[in-house]
Amino acid sequence: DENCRNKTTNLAHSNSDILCSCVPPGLGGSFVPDTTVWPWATLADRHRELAVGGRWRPGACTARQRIAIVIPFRDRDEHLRILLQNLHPVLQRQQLEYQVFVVEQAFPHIFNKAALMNIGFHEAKKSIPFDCIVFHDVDMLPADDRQPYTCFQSPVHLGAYVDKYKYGGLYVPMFGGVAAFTKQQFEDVNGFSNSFFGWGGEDDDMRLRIASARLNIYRHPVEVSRYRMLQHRRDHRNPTNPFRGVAYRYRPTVYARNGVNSIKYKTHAYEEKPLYTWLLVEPVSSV
Ligand code: UDH
Repeated sequence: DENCRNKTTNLAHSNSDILCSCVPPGLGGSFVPDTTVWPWATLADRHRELAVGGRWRPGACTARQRIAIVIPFRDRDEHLRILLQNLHPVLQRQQLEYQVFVVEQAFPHIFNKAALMNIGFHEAKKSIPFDCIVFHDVDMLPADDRQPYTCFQSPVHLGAYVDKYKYGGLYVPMFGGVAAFTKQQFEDVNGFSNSFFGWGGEDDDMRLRIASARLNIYRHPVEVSRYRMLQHRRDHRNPTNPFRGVAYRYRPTVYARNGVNSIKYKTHAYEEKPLYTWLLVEPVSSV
């Protein structure tokens, strides 16, 4: 709460000179995410409050932070529908100004989630002057309004507590699922490594990058920090990365040259859809 009060946003583009409350009036508590799979047309119809590209801002006050939500994605259409129908209402009840980006990796290469998140950072900067960027797995459903999708003095691990792991266990000290960085924090750690192909490792590497930049990781209390994880089968072209443990051998000299400052990619498609901004991309360098 104190963090919220200290934080003011640039009012130059505001639609009102009243700053939104630190405790938004429409905020609920915990809820059971809706996992119905609706057709896209139905979702678009239900979310007419959104501006094209999955953009929204509160009408009666100025949001305290502008947020870019980046979802690394491939071949999980049903999960995306389920996530968005739950996520948009949470962000709106929190009175945030935001835009949702879905960064999809083109086939046939092995999935590189970390590279997609670095690409999302560059692409989001072109569309919204964000204060905070949230990287969001498509299968993580928020289950409590009270965990803010905003940034703090340290990077925030929002996705630490997951129903699948009974809101505890091994997942907590990791850095996967959902995480928030200010622009500065993300640049200070030089984003994610571009060298993790397949499942695993990139989040451990990020923990080391954060420590190396002398930043802490902040987690909200488990009472409000809750996610429901959707079940899925092993994805096509995302095998467990046999080199994922290599993270522990990395050195700060590597962080400085392999990350958001070195990612190269091609953009095959860009489209502002009703619920999100879609990018189809291909990372073209592994360093
Ligand atoms: N993702 C996709 N498509 C893919 C793979 C991953 O969209 O083909 C994205 C998606 O946002 C997903 C995220 O990357 O939520 C993370 O991938 P994941 O869901 O496979 O990772 P998670 O940690 O995996 O959820 C848990 C089970 C993986 C098998 C365990 C291997 N030992």
